[in-house]
Amino acid sequence: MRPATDALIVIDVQNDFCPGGALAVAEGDQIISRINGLMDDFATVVLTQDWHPANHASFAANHPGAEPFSLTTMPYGPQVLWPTHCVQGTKGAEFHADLRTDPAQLVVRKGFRAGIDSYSAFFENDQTTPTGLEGYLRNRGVTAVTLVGLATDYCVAYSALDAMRLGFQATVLEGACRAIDLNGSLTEARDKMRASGVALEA
Ligand code: VGL
Ligand code: ZN
Repeated sequence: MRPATDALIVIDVQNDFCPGGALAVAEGDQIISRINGLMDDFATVVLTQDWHPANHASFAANHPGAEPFSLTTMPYGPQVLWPTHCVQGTKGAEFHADLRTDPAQLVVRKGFRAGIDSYSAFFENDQTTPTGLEGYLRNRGVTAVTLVGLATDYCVAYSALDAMRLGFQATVLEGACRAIDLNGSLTEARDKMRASGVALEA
């Protein structure tokens, strides 16, 4: 068992990010058994769930003429336009059936506002609107977070970088993550994480 000051944050292990899903991450389902095992080591386990309304601004389908995986500019900065994914209440938004959910004390849903995306478990993509996770973890006495899940280069990396920015120690277990890797995004994310002090472990 890890010390009570350590939390496990499981990012977006949902059907749409697994093989067969709308925004499938290669081998996204292959991390699940390891994540399930890790849950027994942590007194605090948090799951995040990408949870978009159908009219979400991050969906290419809501931008006439735009291709999925193209880039647009939002008031808060650049934004990749994704295939429609993790729509609230759909099968794609559900956790993968093999993921243990019973050990989790908290599920953080994010990206539920139509006009703004949220990669990070801590802040929306404007980097200022909080999800509430910071307060939850501090109230529970957590000082260090271990991050696993999908996708390494988006939601996991953004969460790890925000954790460091907020003063938590952050470790990413890369073997328990898989990446989208769009136009070099994985290398960029790893460089940023390393530079900010995130511990990248296997
Ligand atoms: C994610 C793209 C869009 C993720 C979520 O979980 O990494 N990526 N929405
Ligand atoms: Zn999303």
